[in-house]
This record gives sequence, structure tokens and C-alpha cells, in this order.
Amino acid sequence: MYWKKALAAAVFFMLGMLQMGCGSSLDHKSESLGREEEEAEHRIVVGFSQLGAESDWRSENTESMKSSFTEENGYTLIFEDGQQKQANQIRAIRMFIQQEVDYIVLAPVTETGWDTVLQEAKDAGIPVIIVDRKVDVSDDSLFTCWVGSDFELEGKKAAEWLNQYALAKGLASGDIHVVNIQGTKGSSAQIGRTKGLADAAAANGWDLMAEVIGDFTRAKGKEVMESLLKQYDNINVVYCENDNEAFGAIEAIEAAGRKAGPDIAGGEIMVISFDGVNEEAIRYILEGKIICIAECNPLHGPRVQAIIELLEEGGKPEKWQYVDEEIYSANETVKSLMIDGMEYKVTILTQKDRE
Ligand code: GYE
Repeated sequence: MYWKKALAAAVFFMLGMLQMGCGSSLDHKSESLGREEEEAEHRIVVGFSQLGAESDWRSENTESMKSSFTEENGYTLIFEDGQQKQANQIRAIRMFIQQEVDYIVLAPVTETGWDTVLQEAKDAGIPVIIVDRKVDVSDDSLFTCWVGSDFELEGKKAAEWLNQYALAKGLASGDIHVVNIQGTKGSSAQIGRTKGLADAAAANGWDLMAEVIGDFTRAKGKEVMESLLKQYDNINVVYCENDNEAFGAIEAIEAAGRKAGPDIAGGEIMVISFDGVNEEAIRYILEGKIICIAECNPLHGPRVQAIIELLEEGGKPEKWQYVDEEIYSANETVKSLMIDGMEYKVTILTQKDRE
């Protein structure tokens, strides 16, 4: 790695100069300086292209990565925030290649458009680990492996929760008037969660009135919900593809003089969401303003670290690594879900979970 060599040469030169001086305290300094540089020389250099900072999930994810790739753990982390733009992420990856990092970790904003730059990384002999969302490339050998969530399964869980709730409450399928506030268009989380709802709506005969992009942000969730409420007066379910959109949608619902809650027959609007990463989400669940959340786990730092450690030992990581996730509610109507022959128990949250 050229900059490491340059650094080592500079240190070597400095040590030489110091030795010529031969002062005892200087000797001491040079020794510890030497040790520091030697440690830096042995650290694994990871370039991480994070896609942005749009949500609480994303902040937790960034934090998890940063606390795994620390100097104490033997890493030098180069962190780049793509600010939701693929072009920024591509630029970051090219910079990592220039810097000759040991590993590139990519959390891609959308699925397509990565072939060229990942080929460049491959040609440079730098392993690429994809985290969170997926990449859709023509050749899977362009990346070493992927770790993240099964977004379609999350969507199926949320939709099946709604199905079971409607059945338990004796609601007819035609009584479900649902709108979907989607995540970033073309991202795996949007594609999977949108499919989960659309398939269930078709299978159960629900009235899926609109699918609109909310960019996974609170502000956009609010804005989109405001206009949906103006457009349709019979919305009784809002499926938000993350919690931040749900927080915004609830603000819009309340500002319109409506109530977010499970009593559809009584005129409330039921809010369904994804993530469940922080205290705020739990508070909304306990208040019944969000009726259920399909968990999405952001703590990928230690997972990517384990992959790199395995690669360092010469091991071969699993290509696709799915994380196990739960479904949360404070409402006890639905206790478990059957999806594709598998049973998923609903985790019922109580006040204690908030403490
Ligand atoms: O659910 C959302 C974030 O890709 C799983 O992106 C991630 C999603 C997450 O902005 O909150």
C-alpha cells in the first residue's frame, strides 16, 4: 500500500534523525512513535461507502460500523457518506481503489448501476462486501458476499399481520383501504417491502389505493401523507416502509384532525411500519399509534467485522447472509403468523420494554 510505505519511510527517516541526536528523552519518544507507526502498518484498512443519513436506522447502522472498525480492533476506517446519491458512492469507491484499501464495504443506495465500478475494484484485487441493501449486477463474482435483511419477508410479515388482524376483527377484505408510503425508489428495502404488500393486497382482495415514494424520511412521509389524506377520504391503513416515514405520517394524520390507531371501524387510521430501532418507535407502538413494526436490524458492524476476520484467515464467507428478525406489536390480537410454512411469533411489547 503506497501511503503506508510512504509513512513508514518518513518514520524511518525521522528515527534516523533522532538517533543522530542521541538524547535519552528523544530516544524514548522515538520508540513510542515507532510503535504507533508499526501498529498503523498492521491495521486493516476498510473503506466504507455509506449511502446517507436519512433515518434512525441509518444512524444506528453507521454507529455500529464505526464502533466495529476502530483502531483498538485493528482497523483504519475511511468513512464516506454518499448523501443518497449513487454518483457520490461510485466516486468514494474509486477513491478507495486509489488509496489501495484492504477491503471495500458498500451499503448501496439502489440496486442497479454498480457493474462498472465493482469490476474496477475486482481488477484492483480489492474484496467488496455488500451490506444492508443488495446490488443487482450481471456477475455475482464482483462482490465477495452480502449481509442484510430479507426485505420481502419483512413485508410479508407486516401484511400477514394486517390480514390476521382483519380476520380476527371480522373486517371484510374490501374494507381495507390501504396506502403505501414507499422507501427510496429502487432500493432493496423498497422493492421487497412493496412486493410484500402488493402481493398480499392482490391475494386478499384489499383496496391498495396508492403507492407513493416517501424516501425513508420523516419530512417526506409527512408531506406525502398530507396529500394522500386530501386525495382519499377513506384511507384506513397506512403502510410506511420505515419508522421515520411513519412518524411523519402520524403528524399529518393528527394535523388533519384524525387519529392514528387500530380502531378502523371507529374511524382511526392504522399505521404499519418497519425498523423498530429506537425508543421513539417503541413509544409509538405502546401508544398504539403504530400498530405493528416488522423489525429491521441495523447492527451490521460486528457481522462485517466477522466476515473480514474470516477472509483474513483465508476462509470463505457464505455469499448471502440473512439476519433473523422479529415482528413487534403492543396489540395482542395477533399472536403468531404463518408465512411460507414457517411460524413467526409476534413479540408483544409492554411498558417494561421502554425502560
Ligand atoms: O429500513 C430505512 C433506511 O435499507 C434497511 O433504509 C435499510 C432501510 C431502513 O433508511 O429506515
